[in-house]
Amino acid sequence: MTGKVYSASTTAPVNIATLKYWGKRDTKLNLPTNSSISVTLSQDDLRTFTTASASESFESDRLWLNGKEESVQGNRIQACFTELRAMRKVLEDTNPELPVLSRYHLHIVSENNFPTAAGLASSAAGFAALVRAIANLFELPHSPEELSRIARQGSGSACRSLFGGYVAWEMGHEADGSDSRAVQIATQEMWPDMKGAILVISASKKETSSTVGMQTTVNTSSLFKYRAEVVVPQRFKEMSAAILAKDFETFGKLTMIDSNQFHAVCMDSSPPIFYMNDTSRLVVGLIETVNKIYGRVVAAYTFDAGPNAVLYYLEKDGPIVLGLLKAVIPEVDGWDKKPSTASIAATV
Ligand code: 2P0
Repeated sequence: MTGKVYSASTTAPVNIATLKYWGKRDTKLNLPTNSSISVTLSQDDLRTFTTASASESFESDRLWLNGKEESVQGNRIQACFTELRAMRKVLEDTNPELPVLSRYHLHIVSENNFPTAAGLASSAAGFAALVRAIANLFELPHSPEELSRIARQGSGSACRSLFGGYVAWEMGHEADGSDSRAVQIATQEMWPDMKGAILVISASKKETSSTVGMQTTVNTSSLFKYRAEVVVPQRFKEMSAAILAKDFETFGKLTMIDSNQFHAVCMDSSPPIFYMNDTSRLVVGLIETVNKIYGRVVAAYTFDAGPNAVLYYLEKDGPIVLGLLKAVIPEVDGWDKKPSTASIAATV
């Protein structure tokens, strides 16, 4: 059978949480146990590029990630397809002249320009790009907030990659997830002198996936309950206010203590989960020392579900931060120079 192929492409950036999402109250809908905040990185550095196509001639839904075909049978990707097709169907029902893309199979081709599943938020950029590409293909008029509810079902953190700048994922309280979505706190332009750097300490795949790791924590850590119920609600307000006030000192301190608490609840899980390694801890020590010497927060570190460090700093302090890292880090054992050189400076 032949048929016209309809296509749309898009890119989606990586986001790195400064207030971490860790734990689900509903594993099917990806509803979190706490709200979170992230910074979206520049697409010049880390991003997913995705093309979605639909045609009457396609015989099944298919997905290629970095040139390799992957299954589309997972519940998460199926949830995204189902929701987006239902939205398209509403458009087709009211505009009979539209091609019936909601009934065609989809082919998705996705490429990351960075290592996948190495704790660099590949699933966040991946599902955000998938949802956006299909939404573009289907010419959906929905807002990024509405699309974020769909991306969330693909991967929780993906909902935050629908926006640039500073983004909150509000956990919501409804059982159906209708109020668990991302909103923008501030644009990138609002805080132009904020910079980020990613230190690729290892590009290997992580040993414990985030999905498995966070439910181990939910089921076994006593510290986790205190974090989710007492610490994060207050910290969410403080960090949002610090971003809006461009208060780097407060933003940086909150970012570092939240990263440390996230890794503490991982270690408080049974069996314990370790994402940071000796090089990660060396970076922590280095930044803590620099901040102490200068008597202020020169740079803030944060680590996700992997050993790689993300640093935030103000542009004026770039020479201190990057100079120090370049001087010290390349000599450390375990530094993986292969994937994308020692450090990628990512403009936030
Ligand atoms: C975050 N992480 O807020 C936290 C911090 C990792 C550490 O979101 O199961 O890939 O797909 O919802 O989003 C990684 O978890 O997990 C993550 P799923 P996801 O960015």
